[in-house]
Amino acid sequence: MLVKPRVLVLRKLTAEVEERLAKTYEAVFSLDDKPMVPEAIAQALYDYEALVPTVSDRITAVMLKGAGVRTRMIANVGVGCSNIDVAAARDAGIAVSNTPDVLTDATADTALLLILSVTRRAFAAEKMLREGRWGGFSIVGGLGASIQDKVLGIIGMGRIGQAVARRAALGFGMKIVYYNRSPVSGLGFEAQGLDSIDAVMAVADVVSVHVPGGGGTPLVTAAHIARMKPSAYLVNTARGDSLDQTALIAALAGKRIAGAGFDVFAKEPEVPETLRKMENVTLLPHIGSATEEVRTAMGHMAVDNLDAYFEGRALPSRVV
Ligand code: 8YV
Repeated sequence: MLVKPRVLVLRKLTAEVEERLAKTYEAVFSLDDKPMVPEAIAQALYDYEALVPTVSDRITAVMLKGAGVRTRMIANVGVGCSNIDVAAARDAGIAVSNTPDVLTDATADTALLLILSVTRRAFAAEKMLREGRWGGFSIVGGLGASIQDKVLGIIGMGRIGQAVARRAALGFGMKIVYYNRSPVSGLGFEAQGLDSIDAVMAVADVVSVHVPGGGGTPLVTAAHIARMKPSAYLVNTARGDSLDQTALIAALAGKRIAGAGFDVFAKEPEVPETLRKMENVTLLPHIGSATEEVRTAMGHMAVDNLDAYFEGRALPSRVV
């Protein structure tokens, strides 16, 4: 490339990835790792050939439709693109790429972390200990629920849903049921596909959500949540708006389900106070893919896409 394209990196990336970006591009990096205000993102679309956003950076249709937008390529650091109006990007002729596969295992690990944490009541137990309230070992104290032989219901059997199911089936002896829009084959472990989300909700001891958000209406609705057994748990590592968060909190408050694990929230970083006060929930600050290795791999994948775009090659992971 004779002239280095101007690239704005909206949040801090790992050092290795920032160094690579700085070599090829006239790259401007986030100094404070804080989300940019919408006005600044809108302005950046006029000033930079490419943007490298994350889930925290909303790029809307109004921003993308502006006359004189200079950005031709958006390399999202994340597999989910609910932060970007991809239809508007398509209309505006702007390429969008994402970072699939490299984060599948880490995110599936986080789902298992939540499943184990909520079923074994880890937060309540640790809280008691840290507050100096542990009176000593008890046979009947701190009892959770075993997951061995229990039914795990996967909503959305894509890459991450399958990785969670594989771990649960082969590593933890769970029985798997799932709902997926299209048929799934070649799983390599036993799993029963059911024909509706309702059917999965009604039989699952643990529900794990792996459907996208960003569509306006959550795919897992209040009516679906109402089908869950009172002894059941739900964990969400997809998007906060993949499910009806208000309905889920109401179900927890009304003791209509046993507990829940959240890695994502409807309006991050807002976490409703009612939820923060509950002991039968585990709350993580969107760390599904947060390992040094994976965040570096995600960054490299975003740069691979940028390189391909500016060298006129096919993008390794094109969304639009
Ligand atoms: C990312 C995620 O770390 O990739 C995704 O869709 O949810 C996370 O694992 C986050 O989106 C960063 O943008």
